[in-house]
Amino acid sequence: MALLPILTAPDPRLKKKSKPVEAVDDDVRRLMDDMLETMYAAPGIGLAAPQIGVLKRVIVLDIDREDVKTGPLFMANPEVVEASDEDVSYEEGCLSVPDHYSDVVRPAEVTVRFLDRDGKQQDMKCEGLLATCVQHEIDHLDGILFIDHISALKRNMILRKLLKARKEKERDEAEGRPADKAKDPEHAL
Ligand code: GNR
Ligand code: NI
Repeated sequence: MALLPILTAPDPRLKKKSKPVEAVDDDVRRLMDDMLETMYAAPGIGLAAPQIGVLKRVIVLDIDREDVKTGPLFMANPEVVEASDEDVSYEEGCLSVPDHYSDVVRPAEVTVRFLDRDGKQQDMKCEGLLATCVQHEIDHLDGILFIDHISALKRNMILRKLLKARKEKERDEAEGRPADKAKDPEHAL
């Protein structure tokens, strides 16, 4: 297994549409395992392949909250086949939009159809945080970030701050100052 660097916005790869996998073979399983390890180390509750620069429709999730405990979930080619009329608002964050959070409104319950780690097709009814998170991950596969669901004013403010933070980090590294270890996956946990 391997820890992979997570891309942060603005990055053109995060805006691309990912391609379906033809089958869940050993390569896809290795990708899923690397993604799960990277997600746990971040730490996060979900991760989509484009966040590590792989434009394939693969996501992993593991939610452990009072209302939902899933254990590791591996999904290839996930799609929402049914969504509730009822919406909920949840304060979302994203490993590709570090240190920023916004309320996003989405359907409260969704049924997701996907290929599991063994390549078997499954339908899973999701509610609570799992419903929010699985929709957030499927959005990544279509090049959509949670900040695309908020006002352009707020989105542009966040993108400007992310760019500024990246430039400051690059300048610090160029001048030989140590990297911020808390933000370095090698040193997380
Ligand atoms: O770790 C994550 N937490 C989270 C919280 C609320 C809504 C969505 C998420 S997903 C995020 C990890 C991530 O960026 N996945 O793409
Ligand atoms: Ni995300």
